[in-house]
Amino acid sequence: MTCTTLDSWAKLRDHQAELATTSVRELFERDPARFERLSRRLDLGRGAAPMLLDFAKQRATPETVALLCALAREVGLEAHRDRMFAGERVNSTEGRAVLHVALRERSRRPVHVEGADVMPDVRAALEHMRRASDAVRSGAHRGYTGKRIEHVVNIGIGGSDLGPLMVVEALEPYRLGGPKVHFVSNVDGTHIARTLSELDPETTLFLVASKTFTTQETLENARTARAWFLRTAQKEIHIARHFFALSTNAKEVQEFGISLENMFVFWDWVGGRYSLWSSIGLSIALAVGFDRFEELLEGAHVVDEHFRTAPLEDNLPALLGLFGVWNTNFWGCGCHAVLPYDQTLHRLPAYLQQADMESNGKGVRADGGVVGCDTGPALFGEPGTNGQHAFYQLIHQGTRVIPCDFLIAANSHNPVGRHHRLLLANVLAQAEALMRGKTEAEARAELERAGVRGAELDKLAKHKSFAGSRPSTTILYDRLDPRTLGALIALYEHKIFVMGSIWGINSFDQWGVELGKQLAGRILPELEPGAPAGDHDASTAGLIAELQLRLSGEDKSA
Ligand code: G6Q
Repeated sequence: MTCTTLDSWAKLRDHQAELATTSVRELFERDPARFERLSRRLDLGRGAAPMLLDFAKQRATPETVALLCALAREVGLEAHRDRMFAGERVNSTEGRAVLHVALRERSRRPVHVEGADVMPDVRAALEHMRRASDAVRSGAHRGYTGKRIEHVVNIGIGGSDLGPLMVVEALEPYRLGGPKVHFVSNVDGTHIARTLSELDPETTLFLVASKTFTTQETLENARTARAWFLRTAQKEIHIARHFFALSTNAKEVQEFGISLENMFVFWDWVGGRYSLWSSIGLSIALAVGFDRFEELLEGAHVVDEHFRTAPLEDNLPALLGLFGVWNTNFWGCGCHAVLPYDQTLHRLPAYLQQADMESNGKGVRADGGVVGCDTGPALFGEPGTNGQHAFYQLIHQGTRVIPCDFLIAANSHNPVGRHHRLLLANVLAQAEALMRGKTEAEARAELERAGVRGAELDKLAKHKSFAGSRPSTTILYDRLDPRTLGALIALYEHKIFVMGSIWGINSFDQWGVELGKQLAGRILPELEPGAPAGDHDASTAGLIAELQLRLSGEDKSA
């Protein structure tokens, strides 16, 4: 049954209508304890300072939280969550379990898929990663001429790229002498050509990261890398020291020429965009060391346990997801901005774009019915303060309301001069300004104080007033260490699950992505000079014909 027909949905509609006449500014004035009532803390363990999530700048009251939790209960969120943790095939269209949580299971609890405990295999795979990353970082594993590995190139795309890339960037302060990691994803030859141009085959290790090992872009980039390597190394036997595969597909890995001892495994119950915790995270372990990688897993495990056991009213991923539904479905917001005031997280919005939009960009329920309401919002973001000088204008005064997540590190890895305080002042100011807005009367008073009068005053007061009540959530943590980062990512992963569960969709398939892959395969041979045109619409056919004429045929190796 679609969520829109539920009693709790109707109650939320009425509640929204009541709130619509009250500004958030007024809600703050009415309730001096609003911050305490609408913020929550999450203990990250190991003596770390708790993470703080502040929902007080949402267009909501404690009653909203109660009504949203009632909706979650009415759709059976808790039972659905338990089915995921129990290894049931919640990815129903692909018939798969969804167990990225098993990859970061740190207790001795077994995790079953089809009656078999997967944890021994998970631990063995982690051990394999530990041995390899230790060997490369210590210099025990060297290149074919005996030189240390100084550069690692992860070749992968989508889920086999965005997660590890975001984490490696975020944990750069922990690299401390580890190899420099590069990421090549785009099939545009410029990406691999530019990357290789800075590298030396004798000191470079390639990770071919592909769950299926059939992804066109990744295999093309991997073939180009292998050819580039062999031009210098000459002998195929040297490939063993310079090419590792991260995959579930042993047959294709061997066919590519990578031996099984250099294959780092994972399983079909790990979705691509949820795979950074698996062997797909080897680049992370190589960059910062396996102990740091384990801390990342531990941080995520803390959130998994919290999500599994905390009552919904205090369950942070549940609340993040429920406020997401609140803004999407009851306030009609079609976008969501993620704004980390933390340069180390500069790739977080790109990572979340995939995690969120590929998971919840669906219109059909898992049971085949139509969802009947809007689903996943368009997500975008940039690190602060850059975004302020770019797109925030629309967030402040545009005609669409765009809920924001502001992420704040209390402490910087680089406490240079006044930089960090300036950063903090900016993020707090933005969130406050969005919430408060500025009435026309306030704008007038300000202009009058500045000596503006008459028609000019009338005109400018309109342009300088802001509606306010623009919702945001603030996520505050102490310093972005591996544990905190693991917790943060898991928070977002489960938030996505919560929203998908409310809408009744399968957040773990991606049939739209599969369609694009198929169509590209059909068009490729049609680009050859003189190749017969396929059956296309006039626009696609016209563009293919134009490209056939213009393609120079100068394909070079990188
Ligand atoms: C993720 C998607 C997709 C996938 C890539 C790469 O959930 O399925 O982004 O990760 O298409 O796939 P491979 O890892 O199989 O190369």
